[in-house]
Amino acid sequence: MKTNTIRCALAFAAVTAVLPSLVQAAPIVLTGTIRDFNFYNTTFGGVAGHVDFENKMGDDRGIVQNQLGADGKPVYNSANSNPTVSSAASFYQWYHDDPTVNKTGSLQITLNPISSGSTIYGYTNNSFFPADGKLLNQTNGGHNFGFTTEFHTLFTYMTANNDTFNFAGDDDVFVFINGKLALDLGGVHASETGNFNLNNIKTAFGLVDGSNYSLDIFQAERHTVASNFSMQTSLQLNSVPEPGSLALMGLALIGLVGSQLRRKQ
Ligand SMILES: [Ca+2]
Ligand SMILES: [Ca+2]
Ligand SMILES: [Ca+2]
Repeated sequence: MKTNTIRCALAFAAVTAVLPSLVQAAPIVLTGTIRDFNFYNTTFGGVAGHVDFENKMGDDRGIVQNQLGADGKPVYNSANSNPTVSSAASFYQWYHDDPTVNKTGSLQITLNPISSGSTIYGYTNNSFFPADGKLLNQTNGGHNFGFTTEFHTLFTYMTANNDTFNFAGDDDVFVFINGKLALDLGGVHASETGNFNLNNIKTAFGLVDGSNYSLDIFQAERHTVASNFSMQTSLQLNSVPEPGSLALMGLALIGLVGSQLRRKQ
């Protein structure tokens, strides 16, 4: 009887020791949309290449307007000179389904604490090729370059958290907070870095302490050689769990208790 009590206590101690780390390390999973394009002046899989992919190069800020469109997508800014974009119509196709130039699928990225116990979550992929082996799959050097991605999530603005958002990557990245452009890394370029602090933009972006807001990320991979996607944020973004992840965590705990009991017998 006494031995059984000790066994149970040991098992309980093992579970309670591992539980906080599992809870703290719960990843933030963002499910998004990917649109695959072919290179300009090519036709592959019966789909024509797009004029804005594998064509013009260079930094190109101001491609999008400061306010998201009514459909929740970036709107081309015709008032600016944008040498890497052919037209408003060509830009529209970046983030809208159009089987004449793109093929659409879904993808997930998983953000984890950047170090043990950190409240900053990050996702870094210096070989960001989520369309490899999928969709149109026109490859160059073994990778499917030429695609766009978009992610939509929510967060609660808390002034006391002094939250930050950092991005590094290529090519274009447009981040919107509360429907307004907060970060513009537009253009076809090597990996570039941008960031913002929520408290610094709260007045201009109409953020009220304790209220919920949208965070929308639009990215484009438009040139071969490299594809980098790296973001870090202290914002507790609304996560969409991977199917079955909670059930797997439960099974892992049951397995741990079982192994502890067996080990003591
Ligand atoms: Ca421009
Ligand atoms: Ca492609
Ligand atoms: Ca690139």
